[in-house]
Amino acid sequence: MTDNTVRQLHSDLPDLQSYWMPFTGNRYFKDNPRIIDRAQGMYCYTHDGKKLLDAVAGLWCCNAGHCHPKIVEAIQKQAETLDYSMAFQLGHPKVFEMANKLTDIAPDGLDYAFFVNSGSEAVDTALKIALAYHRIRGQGERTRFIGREKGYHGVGFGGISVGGLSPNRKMFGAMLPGVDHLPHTHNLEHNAFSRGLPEWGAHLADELENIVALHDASTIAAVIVEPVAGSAGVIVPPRGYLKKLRQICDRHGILLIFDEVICGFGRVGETFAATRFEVTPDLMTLAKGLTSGTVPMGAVLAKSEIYDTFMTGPEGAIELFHGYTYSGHPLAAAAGCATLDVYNNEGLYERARSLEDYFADALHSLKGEPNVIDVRNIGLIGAIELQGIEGQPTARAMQVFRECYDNGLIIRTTGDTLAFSPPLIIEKEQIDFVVDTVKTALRNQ
Ligand code: PXG
Repeated sequence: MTDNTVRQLHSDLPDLQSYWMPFTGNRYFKDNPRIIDRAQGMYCYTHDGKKLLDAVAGLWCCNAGHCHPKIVEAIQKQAETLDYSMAFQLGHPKVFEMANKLTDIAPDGLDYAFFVNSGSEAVDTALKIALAYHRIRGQGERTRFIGREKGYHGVGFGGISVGGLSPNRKMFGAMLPGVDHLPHTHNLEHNAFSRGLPEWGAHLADELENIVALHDASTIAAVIVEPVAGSAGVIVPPRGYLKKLRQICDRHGILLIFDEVICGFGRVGETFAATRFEVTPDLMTLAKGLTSGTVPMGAVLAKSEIYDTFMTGPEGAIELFHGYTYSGHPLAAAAGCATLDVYNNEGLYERARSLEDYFADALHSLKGEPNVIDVRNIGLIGAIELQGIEGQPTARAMQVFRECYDNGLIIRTTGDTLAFSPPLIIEKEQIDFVVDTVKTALRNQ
C-alpha cells in the first residue's frame, strides 16, 4: 500500500512518511497505522474513534494515569514562568525541590540526585559515576562492569554493553570492553506459574563469585541489574537473590547499581524495588514514572559516600565532567515535583500494593488457557508467556496484541510474552476487563 492510499483510507491521519519510528516495524505500521491522539486516566483514544484501556501505562511510565490534572497544571504553570535556564553553573528552584522530594522518598543513604533525560542516559551516567568514583579513590583499574543476560538498560553504548538482549547489541559493533554477564534467572522448569518471588534460583547469584574470581575483584567497578527485569518479559527475582548480590558486592568493594527505570514509583508494590526487597544499592537509575511519563526525565540516585568522594578536589573546580543541556529541565522538574506529590497524596504506592493480590489472581486465572506456558507477577507488573508458533517467533503474541487492540485494550508484547504494567490508578473492574479481553484473544488463536 502506498502512503497515498494510507492517507485516503484514514483521511484524518497525519502524513506518516517522514517519521522514522523507534523500535517499530515502520513499513507495517505505516500500512496499518495506530495513532493515539488523546488520553485521559486509564484510557487512550485513537484517530479513528477507538477507546483503549491502557494496560501498559504508555511504556511502563504513566503510573499516575494519563493527563493527571495536577501534573498538567504544574507543567503549564512552569512553561509560562521559566522555560529553560542554563543547566551548568546556574540553577533554578524546581530542580532543587525535585532533588529533595526524590531523596526524601529514596531508600536510606541514597541522598543525592543527578538529573538526566531518559533511562538510557541514567544508566550511562551511573556507569560513568562508578568508574570515576573508583578512580578518585585510587582504584582506577576497576573498569569492568557485570550485567546480566536478558537485562535491558536502555540503548546507549554503555547500556547495550551491560544489557543482555542480543537484538539490541548485534548490529552495533564493539561494545564497552571488559563487560561480563551474570546468568539470567528465567527458568520455566523450576519457576513456571510462580506468584510473586520464585522460590528457585537464588543460587544463581553465587555465579557472581565465579565471575569475580575469573577477573579479580580489583578490576570490577560495578554490577548492574534490574531488580525485576522488565523488557525481557517481567522476570521476578528469586527469593534472596538480590540480597546475595549485595553481599558479594560488599565483600569485594564492587558497587551495586539497581536499574529501577521500570521498578520505581510503585510499580512493584512499594516506592522502589530496593524498598520492597530490602536491599539498598549504591546507585539507582530512574526515569519513566519519575514524571509519570509526562516530560522526559531520568535520575541517578547516589549514596552520600559516593557524592562525598567527588567533593574532595579544589574548591570551585568541576567535580564531575558530565551532564546534559536538559539535565533538570524546568518543565521536567515541575512535572516531577507534581508527580511525586500525586503519588504521595493519592496513596498510589499503597494502592499498588493493595491491588497486588487481585491483579495476581486475575492474571493467574489464565493458567490453562490455550498456549499459556507461564504467568508471573509482582506488584502491578505481570506477564503471560505463550508457546510460540513453530518457526514464527513473536507471531502468536502479536496476534493476541492485535486482537486485544481491536477489542479496546493496549498490552505490550516482548518475544512471545504479553506484559502488563497498568497505571496504579487501575480499578478492579478494569483488571477484570484486561483479563477477559486477553482470555478471549487467547481462545481465538
Ligand atoms: N533501564 C530499564 C530497566 C528500562 O526498562 C531503560 C533503562 C531505558 O530508558 P529510556 O528512557 O532511555 O527508554 C529502560 C526502558 C518495553 C520497553 O516495553 C521498555 C523500555 C523502553 C521501551 C520499551 O520493553 N525500558
